[in-house]
Amino acid sequence: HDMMGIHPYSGLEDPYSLYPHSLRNIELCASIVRSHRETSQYRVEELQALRWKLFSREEIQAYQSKSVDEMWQHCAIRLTDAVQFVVEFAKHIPGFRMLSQNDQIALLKTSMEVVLVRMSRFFNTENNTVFFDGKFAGTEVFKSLCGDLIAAVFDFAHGMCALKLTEQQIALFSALVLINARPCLEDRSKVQRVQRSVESGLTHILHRDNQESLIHKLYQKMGVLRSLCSLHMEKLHWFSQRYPLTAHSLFPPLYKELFA
Ligand code: CLR
Repeated sequence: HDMMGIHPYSGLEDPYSLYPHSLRNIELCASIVRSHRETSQYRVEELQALRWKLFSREEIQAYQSKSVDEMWQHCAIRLTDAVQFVVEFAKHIPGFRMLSQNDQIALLKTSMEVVLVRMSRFFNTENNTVFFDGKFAGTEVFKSLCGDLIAAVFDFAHGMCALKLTEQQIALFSALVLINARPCLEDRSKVQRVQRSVESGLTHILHRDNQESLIHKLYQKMGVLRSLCSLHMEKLHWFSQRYPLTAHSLFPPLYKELFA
């Protein structure tokens, strides 16, 4: 929305120059936090209350006896559901919808990284399980898939949980992960402007929470996220060559569009 109309200094030559920077920043944080809340599927308290729901031995065995392509397809569907919520989240990041269609899609290719950030909310560090298909699942549930990727993803979730981020911090960090400018963009400087505003939003939140030292740790996590996502792409490439039919006709179109 247009803030100029309601702004106390309107009528001056350059209203924005007097519009308090911190106020714009606060508004940006508020919309990102709201968007995160509305697209995060479960509230933290709800997930907390579901912690006792674990898969039984029989249920785990049923997952383990699935073939690689069956299990992969199943996970691809779950991941795509999660990605759809990230797309909704992205649309409400101030400035995102002003970018070209191609740049929006280019940025959404990192939605897997946001899914992994969000995974930490669905993760129980006490028993290393993640909320999947309605119950909490350990790595053994994903045994038929490539073990190194799963182990790395669980490790990452564990490390994210250790930072004990608030919902607001997760919201701003997710937005930054998504907007973090990539090389192949049409309008790089426009994306960078959005990126800088999200960055100052995150800085503002961390400053307010007296946790400025987190910023370094979060940038480190962004590096890990990148390597995890290229590992995912690599595995997907391997999978599509080995099981072309499943990958071609049974994977959700959005999954193929963003990651294949
Ligand atoms: C992440 C947070 C989302 C809800 C959600 C849905 C699907 C979950 C995902 C979370 C975490 C990671 C997950 C995924 C389904 C499969 C995937 C458990 C909780 C595991 C790691 C397997 C990935 C294997 C593919 C690369 C084939 O809001």
